[in-house]
Amino acid sequence: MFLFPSLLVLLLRVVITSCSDAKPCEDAQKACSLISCGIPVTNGTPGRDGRDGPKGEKGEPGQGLRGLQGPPGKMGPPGERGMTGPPGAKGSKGDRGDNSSKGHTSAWSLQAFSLGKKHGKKLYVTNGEKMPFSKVKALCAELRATVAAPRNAEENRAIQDVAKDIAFLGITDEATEGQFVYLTGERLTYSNWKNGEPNDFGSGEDCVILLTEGIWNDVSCKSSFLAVCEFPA
Ligand code: MAN
Ligand code: CA
Ligand code: CA
Repeated sequence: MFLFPSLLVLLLRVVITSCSDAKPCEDAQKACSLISCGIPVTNGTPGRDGRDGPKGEKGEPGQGLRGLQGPPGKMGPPGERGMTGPPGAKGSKGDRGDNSSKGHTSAWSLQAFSLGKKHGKKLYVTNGEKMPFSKVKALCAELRATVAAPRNAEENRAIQDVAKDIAFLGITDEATEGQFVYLTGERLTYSNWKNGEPNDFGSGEDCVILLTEGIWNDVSCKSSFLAVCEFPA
């Protein structure tokens, strides 16, 4: 009954209005038995607040100044390792190889030419030094050459022409006495021994020298003679 006090007040106002406007007071008194006409009615106390209305529409963005951007967040944890990718495409063809020994070879060829190297013929060189056979071998090896060893009369002559004195030849019988071989180990294919040589004189002679006349003698390898080295044809 008193759930809507304001509604009751409103209803009473309607009754009062109709009483005071449309009819004389006496009549109104008959009709409005509950309330005496002309007597002022004070309003009741305000009713309680009504229930919340429906939610309003979203408002426009505010006009205030935007705040400063905050610092970046912390880095997240590392992700899991991915699967192995597919093989890459085949690379392009590489540059042409360089026989860089060519530059070296041209200087080498010029040197050989200036020393009188003939096409298809071995080159013999000497520094004019006399030394034991072991030193001759070491010196020629340093020059990536071998010790001069004539395979025929022509080569024997060529060595003779280069050497102005007695020279060692790259021939020994150190491995097997009486069996002379080239430093490669091959048996001799040519020889030019002096009469009575080789004789393995004294305590033994296992090295060979080219005498200035172009003939050979076996001598001690510890003796010193000219070093003549040989470069291939
Ligand atoms: C010296 C050395 C020997 C050689 C004889 C020849 O003793 O040169 O190698 O065999 O002379 O008589
Ligand atoms: Ca000998
Ligand atoms: Ca001898």
